[in-house]
Amino acid sequence: MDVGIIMGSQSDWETMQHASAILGELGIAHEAKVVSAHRTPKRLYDYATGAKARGLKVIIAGAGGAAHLPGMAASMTPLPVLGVPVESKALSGLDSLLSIAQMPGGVPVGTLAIGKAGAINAGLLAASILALSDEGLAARLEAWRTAQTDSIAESPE
Ligand code: RP5
Repeated sequence: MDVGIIMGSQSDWETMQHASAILGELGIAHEAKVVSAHRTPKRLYDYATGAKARGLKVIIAGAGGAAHLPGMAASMTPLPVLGVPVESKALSGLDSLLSIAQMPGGVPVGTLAIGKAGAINAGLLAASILALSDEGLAARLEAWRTAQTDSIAESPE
């Protein structure tokens, strides 16, 4: 398993499934788990402290509102953590974005855009990181990007 996707709630899956879909398209082994910083703190501790020993290389963490999951995960693992702010009902995800981005110096979280775009880009960024040491994946990622470029029409329909 190369990538661990964690999210604060079942309700985050609607967003985080897009990270999973990209990883699947690129043939990257991954798992998805509900791990809440507030509701299941011991599950978070166990997941983050054991992630590297289990062989994970990148963690993608999505959460909304008081989105402490990515930062807390980053505080307990040496693995790169990519944070996805989930769009919240009350504040449209601005709360999630600031909670995830405004980490204190010394504990980085690579923060993506709010919502679906952020989840997709977290998957692609995880792929780029893994591709540094995987030539086959680098080729698949390059082909994915070329296909995306080729899919953009010059003129609107
Ligand atoms: C956060 O609270 C979760 O990441 C989710 O985005 C938000 C709302 O969770 P639910 O009330 O839908 O379970 O912890």
